[in-house]
Parts: sequence; C-alpha cells; structure tokens
Amino acid sequence: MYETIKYEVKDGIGYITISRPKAMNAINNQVLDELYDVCTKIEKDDEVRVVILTGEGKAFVAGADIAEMNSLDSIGGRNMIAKGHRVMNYIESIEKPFIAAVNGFALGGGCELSMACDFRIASEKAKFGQPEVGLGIIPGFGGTIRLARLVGKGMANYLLMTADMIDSAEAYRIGLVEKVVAPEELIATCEGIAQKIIKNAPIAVGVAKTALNKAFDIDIHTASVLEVEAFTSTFGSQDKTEGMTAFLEKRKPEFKNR
Ligand code: CO8
Repeated sequence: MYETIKYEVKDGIGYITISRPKAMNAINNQVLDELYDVCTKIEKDDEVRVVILTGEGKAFVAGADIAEMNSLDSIGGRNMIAKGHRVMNYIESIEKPFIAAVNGFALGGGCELSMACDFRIASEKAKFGQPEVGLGIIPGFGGTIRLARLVGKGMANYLLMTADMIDSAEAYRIGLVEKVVAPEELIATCEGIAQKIIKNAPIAVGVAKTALNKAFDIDIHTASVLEVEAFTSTFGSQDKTEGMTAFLEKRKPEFKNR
C-alpha cells in the first residue's frame, strides 16, 4: 500500500493522485519511491491504457519537499535528484500516455513532474513556476531540460531566473499546457481525452510516444531512421490489419494490443 500517493484503475485509466495535502503534495523521497513503484505496475498492466496524474486538494505538487531537502547534505541531495530523474525518465519511457491533470500549484519539482507527462491539461486555478533560484538552488528534476523544449529557451530562462509564478492562461499562451478548463471539469476533460486515445491502437499510441520523444533529442537524419523502424513495428502488428480492414469494411476496429 502507498502512503503518499493514491492509485486506482477504472475503465482503462490508471489514476495516480499525489497525496500529501498538508504539505501541498510536496515530493519527498517516499513520493519518488512510490511513483517509481506504481510505474512498474502500470508498465506491466494491460488494463491500463492511459494514466491521469493529479494532486489532492489545492495543489498539483508545490515542488520538492523543502523541509526534507533542508536536512540533506550534498550527497543526499544528489541521490534524491538522481532518483527524481529516474522517475521522470521512467514516466517518459513507458509506452502509454501520461496526462498531467494540473489542478493547482505546479511549482519546482511539480512543474517538472507535469513536464515529464506527455501533455498537460490545467484547471483555471493552476499556477506554474520554477521558484528554485529563490531557495538558492536550481531545478533538479529536469526543469533545465524539459522547460526550454516546451516553451523555448528565452521563456525558460525568464521563468528560471525570475522565479515568477504564472497562471494557467499564461501557461497556455507560452505552450506549457495544452488546454485550460474550469476546475470542476478538469478530471472529466482528461477522461474524455483518455477515452479518445483508448479507442486507438495501443501499440501505435505507445510507439508514437517513444518515436516522438526520441526524435526530439536527436538530429533529423537519425530520427528518420528511427521513425522508419518505429513505423515498421506498427505495420507488422495485427492491429494494423484490423484498423485498415475495419476502415475498408466501414466498421469500428477492435484492437487487441497485438
Ligand atoms: N515543501 C514542503 N512543504 C511545503 C511545500 C514544499 N515545497 N510547499 C508548501 N508546503 C507546506 C507549507 O510549509 C505549509 O505547511 P504548514 O501548514 O505546516 O506551515 C503548507 O504546505 C501550506 O503551505 P502555505 O501555508 O505556504 O500555503 P499558501 O497557500 O500560503 O502558499 C504555495 C502555497 C505558494 C505553494 C507556498 O506554499 C510555496 O511557495 N511553497 C513552496 C514552493 C516552492 O518553492 N517549490 C519549489 C521547491 S524546490 C524544488 O522543487 C526543487 C526540485 C528539485 C529537487 C531537488 C531534490 C534534492
């Protein structure tokens, strides 16, 4: 059983809720351990087609736990950051979509956790920022890596250097989130998106995620070679035969994840 996160599976969706509401869901070592563990379950579980990641109460995640960080020496800090990177990279490497349902504060490590997800849907109440330099540190869970890839180098530098907290409208404007909805519609909106994804071929969705993530980090020629390989792996699937046959027979496909 988990103590800092909640996890359930319903209708093909895995729901992860970071649950330390008294500390604004701040990420400590235990949260990272539990997130890693739940990812191992999600990766193996064919029932889970899409993951929705959110926070309990007023915050998504208000950053790494400042009280815990304050008690760590540099080796402890390094170990925690290395663990954080393993978790964020693991989320990115699982061939299933992770949707960040950003319900409130997504600061520091919280903003970084949302950026490790495949896309972000935000409540009108959400707030984003990388306040680390105000604490004498820099982002440590991928903020110097993923933020510039999403919003561009200038805006990423602006956010990292000013430590400004921005609202969801501004996050949408700069491309940090894909949609902004009323707070009471947040989970239903994410579920609607998840159900759209679930209708598609699971292998194709997963391979598309991996191909896109890999292509983002490499040159266009190497990415082309990888896309050919990735495409071919979907072309040989039974789901490809089913998808195309169903189209030609004017019926809905029944994908089998094979
Ligand atoms: N860590 C620990 N506790 C926190 C955190 C946090 N990040 N954020 C909030 N809390 C706690 C508060 O201490 C408070 O506890 P208590 O009730 O016991 O006093 C409780 O949550 C409620 O918080 P507030 O009273 O401050 O609530 P407000 O609504 O007034 O403000 C804010 C909410 C704006 C979210 C405010 O709490 C805040 O600014 N929090 C800190 C945000 C921050 O600086 N986050 C970045 C942390 S650094 C980071 O994430 C680095 C990532 C790299 C990891 C490196 C690992 C070594």
